[in-house]
Amino acid sequence: MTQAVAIRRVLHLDMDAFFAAVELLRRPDLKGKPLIIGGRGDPTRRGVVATATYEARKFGVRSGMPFRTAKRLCPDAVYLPTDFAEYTRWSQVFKHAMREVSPLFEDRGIDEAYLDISDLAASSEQIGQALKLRIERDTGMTCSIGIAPNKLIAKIASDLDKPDGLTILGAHDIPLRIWPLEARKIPGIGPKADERLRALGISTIGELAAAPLEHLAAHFGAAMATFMRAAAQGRHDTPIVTQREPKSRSRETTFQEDVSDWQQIARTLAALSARVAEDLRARSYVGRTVGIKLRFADFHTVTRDRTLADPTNDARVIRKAVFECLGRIVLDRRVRLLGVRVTELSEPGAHTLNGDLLR
Ligand code: TTP
Ligand code: MG
Repeated sequence: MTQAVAIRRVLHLDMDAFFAAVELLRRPDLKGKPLIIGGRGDPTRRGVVATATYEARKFGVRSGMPFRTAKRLCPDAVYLPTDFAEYTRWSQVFKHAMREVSPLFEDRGIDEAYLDISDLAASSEQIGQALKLRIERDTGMTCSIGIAPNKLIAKIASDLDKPDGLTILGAHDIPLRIWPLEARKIPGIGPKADERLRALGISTIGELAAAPLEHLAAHFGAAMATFMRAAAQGRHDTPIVTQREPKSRSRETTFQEDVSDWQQIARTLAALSARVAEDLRARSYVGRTVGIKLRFADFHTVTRDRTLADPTNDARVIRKAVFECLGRIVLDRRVRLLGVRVTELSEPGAHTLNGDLLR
């Protein structure tokens, strides 16, 4: 089978220890120390690690780990609270630098994005090096870049030489560089799928690439089997999506001790509403649906939401909707966690235009 296929070059960029790197810009005195960012930055209270510097990772500290565990692994780490507005600000700076390389830019979250660089004249090495330099100059932070024939391999590649890496892979590099990696390195293969693959004797990407499709399909269904096997073989042609709206903004908090006091629940929800409103305003978004999440002490979790007539980023409007949602939940047990989420986001400019047209 011979088919002329234009060779694509996709660049994936992911900032190194992003929240921690931003904090170090303001606290250069902490450079070189194990630093943990998360929650309110108080290790004596309940909280979860958002990220840790590579110095702290040496002790085994990881994102998503409870402070309790992090403290046991690395008792001397310095803790700082998260400051989402500041991370968002720096996120916009590095993304601006990326957009200047090419408008074929796909935003994938606070610290990562893709570029399609297929049509640029410069070599991948030149583009990668220049972008790293530019971002370091504009932000003072390092990032890791992967360049490969598709998004999936580019994302895996950006992680291969972290921090401050630049990994360029062609299709011919896939057997040597990608196949020895664990199957769960493929975005889309989570811990559960990984476990099921292992039960079938498949632990590396190479083993997955070589597995008979029917065998995989019998265990995972045809769609997942086809995706996984093609991805492992380096076949994946999802294009760069240039207009990606964030789907939602949310904030949640886990109480130090489970609470039953309605006043405290209401105060917490009001504070979370204010923070979500602030996030929305920082990104110039408005949202139409407001929801709450409430987890009881026994981990039973309930959600309620309400759709507004007009999209908003006004803290008072969000808070009112949040309280309406709260009124629809029977508070018969102690509460462990509360969350506020605003979804169906749009840019207010676009909304005003629609409004004008309708009038
Ligand atoms: P990542 O890119 O996964 O992590 P990182 O940038 O801190 O470290 P590196 O890329 O060098 O491995 O996530 C980006 C940011 O998202 C991270 O700085 C903090 C936040 N985050 C969380 O809040 N919770 C999480 O569980 C994860 C994985 C990330
Ligand atoms: Mg990162």
